[in-house]
Amino acid sequence: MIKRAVNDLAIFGGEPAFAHRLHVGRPNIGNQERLLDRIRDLLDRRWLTNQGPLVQEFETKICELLGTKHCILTCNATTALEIAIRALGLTGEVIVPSFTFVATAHALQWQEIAPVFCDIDPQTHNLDPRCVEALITPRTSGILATHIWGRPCAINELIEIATRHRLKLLFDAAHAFGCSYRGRKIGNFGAAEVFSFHATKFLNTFEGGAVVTNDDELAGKIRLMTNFGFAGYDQVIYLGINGKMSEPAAAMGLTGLECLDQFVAANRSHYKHYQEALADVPGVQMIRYNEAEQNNYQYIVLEIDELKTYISRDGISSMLHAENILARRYFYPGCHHMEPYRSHFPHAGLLLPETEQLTQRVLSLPTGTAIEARDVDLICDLIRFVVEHGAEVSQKISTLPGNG
Ligand code: T4K
Repeated sequence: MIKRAVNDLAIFGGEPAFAHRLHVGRPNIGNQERLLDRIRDLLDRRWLTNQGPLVQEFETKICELLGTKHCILTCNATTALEIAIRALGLTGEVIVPSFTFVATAHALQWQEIAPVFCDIDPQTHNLDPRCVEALITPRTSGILATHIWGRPCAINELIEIATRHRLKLLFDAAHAFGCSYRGRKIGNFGAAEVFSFHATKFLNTFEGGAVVTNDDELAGKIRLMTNFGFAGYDQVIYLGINGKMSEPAAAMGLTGLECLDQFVAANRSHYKHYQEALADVPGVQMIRYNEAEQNNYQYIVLEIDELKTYISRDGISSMLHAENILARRYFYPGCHHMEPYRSHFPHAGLLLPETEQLTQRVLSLPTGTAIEARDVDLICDLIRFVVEHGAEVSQKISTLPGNG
């Protein structure tokens, strides 16, 4: 539904543009029949978890796809990060971005390792290696870097810093399944990399994750730790927890793997579409993917410059929500503003000027196989309309109850 006047916007009482809600993070679901066949088989086999045949097959296929030696599937990426952190022997302080999902920091803090928040490069939204170097202290044991939006961080620079300072380097690759860095698949860098297969991710297993590594010894440790430390019947040789992936989850993952090309094609087509439709909207910039690399295009992220739009990111977000477009402010407000970090490091923001600014500007939009080209058209029309009437919309929003 095209809006002709500001009063037509749903936020001011007009009809919402969409009758149903359009979510960010709507799951990509592969061939349902293939999935149901696999589920029927696993029920017939009565083998539901504990390194069953589907988990083994999924691990093998991931290694083949990424060119990595080892893949250990887990129940989610947060647990995978915790296990990898412990297996690597990280202690004391670990340098992490604040501009990431809070699980990256929590995986450290949960084990009483202090996350030291580091600023980002505003161009890439990833850790700025120059800032990393400045934060290294005698207590620093590692760097945990996120490939945010699936765009690889400055991997070579981080390897160089980690090597020079004898630090362990672990990547939170939750967003980066299927992406590449200088032609090589993410999964092959640092000591290990961790993927998330949460429902909202490019490839999902309902809930799930994986640690991938080319280090035999580390892989052995991680595998033990994921299964209570069991090396065989009645034989526990290590401290471990239950981090295992179940067979139904692996069934979903294997089914998704067969449809990866279809997922990328849908994401890429929406990405191109958004890019074209928003190209000349003043103050609205979309993040770009490097077309020379492999990308999963799973995130459509805008940066809103309110000096040019005359309406804040939050104003645009409220307007979209009223129209049933549930845009998200990922990763606002930054981990350093969340508990327990806010209490532990009340002044962290002073060292994170780029993070502070970016968290005020970002807005993630719906994409993926759950939406269609005409949805993208309508979302873009609305954003364009609101920006064209930015000052007026802003002024009217401020008069709504609760905004005074
Ligand atoms: N590192 C990074 C960089 C991460 O981004 C994440 C997870 C992790 C580590 C940890 O991975 P896991 O341990 O989760 O494997 C969501 C996800 O729960 C979280 O996995 C993800 N990052 C994060 C970016 O997004 P919330 O708090 O935003 O979830 P929620 O419930 O608000 O849902 C997000 C959107 O997805 C909503 O618009 C609704 C939609 N949705 C969600 C689910 C679960 C659906 O349409 N269908 C669904 O089934 O965290």
